[in-house]
Amino acid sequence: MNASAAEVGDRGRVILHLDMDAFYAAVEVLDDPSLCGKPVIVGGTPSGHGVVSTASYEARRFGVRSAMPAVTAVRLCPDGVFLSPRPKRYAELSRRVMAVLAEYSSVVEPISIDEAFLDITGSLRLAGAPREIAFEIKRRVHETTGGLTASVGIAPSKFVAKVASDLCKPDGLVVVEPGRVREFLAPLPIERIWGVGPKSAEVLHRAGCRRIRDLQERSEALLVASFGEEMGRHLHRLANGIDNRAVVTSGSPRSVSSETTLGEFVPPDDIEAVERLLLRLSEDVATRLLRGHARCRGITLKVRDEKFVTRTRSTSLEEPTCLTEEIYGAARRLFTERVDLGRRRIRLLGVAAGHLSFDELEQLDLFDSPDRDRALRVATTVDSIRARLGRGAIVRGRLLDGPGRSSDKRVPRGRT
Ligand code: TTP
Ligand code: MG
Repeated sequence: MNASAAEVGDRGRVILHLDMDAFYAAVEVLDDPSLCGKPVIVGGTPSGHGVVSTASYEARRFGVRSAMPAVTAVRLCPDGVFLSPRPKRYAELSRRVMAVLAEYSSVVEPISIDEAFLDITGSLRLAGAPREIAFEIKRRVHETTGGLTASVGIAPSKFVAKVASDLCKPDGLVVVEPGRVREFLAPLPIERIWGVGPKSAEVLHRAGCRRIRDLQERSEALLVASFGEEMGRHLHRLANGIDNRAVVTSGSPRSVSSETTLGEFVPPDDIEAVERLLLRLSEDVATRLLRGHARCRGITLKVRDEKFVTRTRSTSLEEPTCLTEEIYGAARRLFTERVDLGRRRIRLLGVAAGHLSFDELEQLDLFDSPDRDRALRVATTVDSIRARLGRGAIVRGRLLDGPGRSSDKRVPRGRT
């Protein structure tokens, strides 16, 4: 995919990322103004015990950083004011900040105590242009906390919004227009890309990639050839600002499941009946994932026998999915390979999808193979027909016998 298509692919989403500046240290200064302008270090002791939680920007000038052993911080900044953390107070102010954010969008995803994403696409007409909203949020955060500053980034995607908020800390405000995403990213060091830690950075540097521009200039195929399938695709996407992850609210489910209690117990060797049930349950789960714009990486099978003993078995998928066939395949494998019922008949079967991610599925090119791509298009079409005409409008051949109806034909276990 080329870059302009990537930017069009964002389809006008406006994502805001907010991150409080030197949060714990700023709270300490807020509550004790005599600390203003001093190198404040929260966490760790002046005698060098413990680890630094964070440091004020004054202390950072000496090289003090989060997660640094206090002994190092003392060496770098002997005049630092070391303070013990006060988690309750930080939590209280965090709640106030999050409450302000909730006034500007119903789609808020807190990432940590001092950081959140907002999807403000729907708020624009009501609350003003992106820059005005950002400005207003910063002002309100400052006001409700009694004086704390935050940095805000606005962009068409989560990745770029986060990079933007980080760029002009503290008290920053950076808006990246949809048409300028690549240009914005180009001069930044590759370390800005999520997942590029010191090790990957070293590999990239050796390949001559220091700036994001160096990645933009290489094709996806070349990046895949140089850094492997997963990393290559990841670098290509993010370097070009392609990141379709949605802002996920706390109301978004952690898992989606479907289960059925059987009026008539099913013998464990009636594989065909089990398969039919699993297929129906998987289809149910897949439909809900599809409608929720979610994909899952984990599948859990639940089997309760006639003596009320319940077994759950889980597995991970290689690729996140919302496709019936893939969910069914995993559930079926779990049943045949990991469940031993002895002679006990089945009274309940359930399929659950976990480890959900919430991508925008219309962005079909995120799917890795043409087959999956096609399968997703089919699933989407089937789902929309069902939504209009009812569930019975399209029924899989295998389900026509009636869900879960036992058949005379016994198939040996383990058949694929
Ligand atoms: P951050 O937002 O990462 O850092 P910060 O707010 O202190 O500074 P910045 O201006 O760069 O955003 O983390 C928020 C708080 O979480 C931080 O104030 C303290 C705490 N924290 C830890 O306790 N340990 C850590 O390793 C990190 C990174 C943060
Ligand atoms: Mg912060």
